[in-house]
Amino acid sequence: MEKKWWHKSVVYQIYPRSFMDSNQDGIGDLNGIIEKLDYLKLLGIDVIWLSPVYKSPNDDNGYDISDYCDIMEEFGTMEDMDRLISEANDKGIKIVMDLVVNHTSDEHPWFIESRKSKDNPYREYYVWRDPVQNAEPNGLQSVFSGSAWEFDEETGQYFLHLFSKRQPDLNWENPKVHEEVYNMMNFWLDKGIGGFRMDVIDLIGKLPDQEITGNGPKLHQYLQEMNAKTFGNHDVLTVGETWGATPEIAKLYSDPERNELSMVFQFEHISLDQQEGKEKWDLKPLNLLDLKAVFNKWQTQLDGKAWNSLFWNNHDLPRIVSRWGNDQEYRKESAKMLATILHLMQGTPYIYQGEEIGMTNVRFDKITDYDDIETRNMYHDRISKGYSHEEIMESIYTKGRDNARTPMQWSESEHGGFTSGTPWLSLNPNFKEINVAESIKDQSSIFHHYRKLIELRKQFPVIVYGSFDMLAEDDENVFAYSRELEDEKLLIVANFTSNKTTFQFTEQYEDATILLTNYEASGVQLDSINLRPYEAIVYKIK
Ligand code: TEU
Ligand code: CA
Repeated sequence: MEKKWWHKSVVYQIYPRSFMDSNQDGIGDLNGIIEKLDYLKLLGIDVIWLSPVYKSPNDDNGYDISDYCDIMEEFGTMEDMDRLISEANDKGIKIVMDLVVNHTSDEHPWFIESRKSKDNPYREYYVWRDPVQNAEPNGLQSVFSGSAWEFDEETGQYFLHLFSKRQPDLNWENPKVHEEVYNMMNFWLDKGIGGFRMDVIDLIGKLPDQEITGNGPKLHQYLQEMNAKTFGNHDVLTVGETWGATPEIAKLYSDPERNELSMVFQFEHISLDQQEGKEKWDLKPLNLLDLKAVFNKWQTQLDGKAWNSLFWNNHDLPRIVSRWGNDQEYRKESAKMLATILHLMQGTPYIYQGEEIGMTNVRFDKITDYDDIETRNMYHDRISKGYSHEEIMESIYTKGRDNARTPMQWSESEHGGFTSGTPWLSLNPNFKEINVAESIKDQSSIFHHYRKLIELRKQFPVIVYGSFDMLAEDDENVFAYSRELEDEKLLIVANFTSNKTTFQFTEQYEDATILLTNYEASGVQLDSINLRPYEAIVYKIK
């Protein structure tokens, strides 16, 4: 496979509202990000994926856009944005923009026009249907609870919204929509951005009348056209958010010969702790064997054919250390273990803000303490269906999106140094112990472990391009694999549990050195090793 700069890059996702507030209004902003570029440089990342900063009424925190070519007032101005791009570029950091084109805000001028009358020139920019027997056209459901159809009195038709009713779906069957989107993408590409993260891109080929949403028949045709008309002649990174991707589907998107995207986010590993066929709120414990099988499949099936993205976290997901690590006694050990096994696989790693210091999930008492529309809608939906308050809160503590959205914990000072105003969402009260200032000082912190993982990736091509072999597939406690490229070989062995365990080497090695561990190193043993809780060891085989 032809080598690309993004093969060896590490991406850092910023959720601007919660990152850094520069003007004390309690809301993170672009100048706040500029202030922290040196911090990101110290961590060693190459790319920032910026969650939406466009003009938006914030029904879904910026994923509801009312002007793609303007900046949300709370975040700053277009001059601030241009400065962020150029100051980041000067430091060797590229800015990847979030591209949200499955839907717009209901305050987008296209929608304001569209809903005016059936013969408005913008009518066909959105998906409008007549009622069927005085009710919704069909049973399509919104991801944020309830029907995906909203009745509009004005013209007596329903419009489609796969997310909130303030996020009407664009009609990709209309070629004009394509042209508008491509012009907008070129506007941003001309500013020198490093690429796009494409929000729910697998939905744009939908066939609403057949209740087909993901992976519609024209999806790949649209992406090839988008590639040709926009980013195809720029050397950028593109990553699609594709909840329904299998390795076969991922190859359609990211096989370089097909000229679609650099890579996709797949969510198979992320869905392993929910009950089959149910919603993410319907909890089930993770089985390590399932997790290993999923990674093994993705690592081996995409090798040489397509490119993986590697992530535990984003702004929609709970904090990984709380989810599959241990955010109490073994917070540091388990956060480092999780980072180690993820970052040394093949693919481009993504770090979500705060992950690098081991930020944890949060537990607020009342539903009104939560901001997230998905969480609030689900709460009211489930209350009306007879679930108990306690049961629903447990799901929110485990899976709610605000776990990832509490403000970044910079220091032990008031509001974690995020703002001296009133933060838009309360901080996790543990900011006094868990914060950036402390993490930088402490050489054994999770932060420095992430920094070293990034350094290793720059140092050893085997981490970028090596083949992947899962070891001890049936071991219920240990996550172990090897990577090999020409004469370089790495072995990664990790205890995924809070108990001690042992690992038997299956191959005989003459000699090895330890490149990284999350405990005080205890001599190299190459037959059988005792692993402490969440211990992770990276060997370089000689
Ligand atoms: O997420 C897509 C999506 O399907 C999520 O809403 C997901 O189902 C849920 O959050 C699981 O935790 C993208 C964005 O990442 C998300 O923030 C937006 O709310 C959504 O699209 C709509 O734009
Ligand atoms: Ca601010």
